[in-house]
Order: sequence, then structure tokens, then C-alpha cells
Amino acid sequence: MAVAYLGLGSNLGNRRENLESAIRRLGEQVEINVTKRSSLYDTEPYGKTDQPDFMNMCVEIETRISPLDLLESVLSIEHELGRVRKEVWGPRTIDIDILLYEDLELSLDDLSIPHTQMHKRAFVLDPLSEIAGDAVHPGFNKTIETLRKELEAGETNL
Ligand code: X6L
Ligand code: MG
Ligand code: MG
Repeated sequence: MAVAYLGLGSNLGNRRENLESAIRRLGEQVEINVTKRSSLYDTEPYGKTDQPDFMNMCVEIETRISPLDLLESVLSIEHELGRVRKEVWGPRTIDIDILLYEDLELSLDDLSIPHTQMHKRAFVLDPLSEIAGDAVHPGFNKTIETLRKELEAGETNL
């Protein structure tokens, strides 16, 4: 079984319910077990700031499916939960990002693992540190907790 970490975010509708529904649906997929979940973080919008506050969290999953099949699965759950892509970085009922998948480094048109921006975003590193503080980011060879502390201190990775 592969261990992977996903980042979830919602800033439209009932954010908590959207996150809970996403986690339930993930666990209902064949060959995906949700094994850990972080607490919920109420976060200010980053990047495109004129949109509602987000609720963010991370989960650990164990899975037999490949990264690309996992991507297909999370995109279909986003669609089922009413995600409509109107504008880039716009508000969404649910966003599910694949952050880490084992120690894999992968760069395809539609999927990069580790997630290319995860080390720059407190709304990812704060919840991820709770459940995977000792996991190593294969691109930086640093733990998630180290990356979190460096971001907090304003030390730049790439
Ligand atoms: C310059 C320009 C610097 C754009 C950064 C950052 C763009 C983050 C997009 C950026 C830039 C993003 C969430 C969010 C978004 C979320 C919170 C994104 C995609 N998703 N803010 N902003 N939580 N708090 O899940 O991450 S849009
Ligand atoms: Mg995202
Ligand atoms: Mg996404």
C-alpha cells in the first residue's frame, strides 16, 4: 500500500460539510482508506484575496491506486460536490490537492507531485504538520515540520 497526503479546502457553502463529504467519499472509493485527518483551519484567502475565507485541512490515505488514477478520483469527487471552475483561483465548494505520494517526484502536464507550491503555503503546511510532521519532502529533503518552521520564519525554499 502507498501512503499519500491530500490537502483539502473549501470557501463556498457549508465549508465544514463540504470537507466532511469529501473525506467520506474518498473513503468510499475502492482501494482508498483514510487513515489520518488534521484539524480544521480557518484561513484567509491567499493568492486571489477578494474571496471568502477558506477552511483547510489535510488527510493521510493508504491506497493501491496510481497517482493518475488518484487524480481522476479526486477530480470526480470535486465534480460531485459541485465544484465549478469559472475563474482560476476562484472560490470553490471543494478543492482536493495531492500533496505527497510516497517519496515520488513526478511532473506531468496535469499533475505534479509533490504539489509545486505546498512549501509556500501555511494553509497546507500547518495542517500537514499535524499528521505528517516527520514525512520528508523528496524535492527539498526536509521534513514537513522543517518546511513549516522555515516558512513561518520567512526563510525561502526556492
Ligand atoms: C502570487 C500570485 C503569489 C498568486 C501567490 C497563491 C495563487 C495561492 C494561487 C499566488 C497564489 C494560490 C486556497 C487559498 C487558493 C486555499 C487559502 C492557491 C489557489 N486556495 N487560500 N487560495 N486556502 N487560505 O485552499 O492556492 S487559490
Ligand atoms: Mg489548492
Ligand atoms: Mg486543486
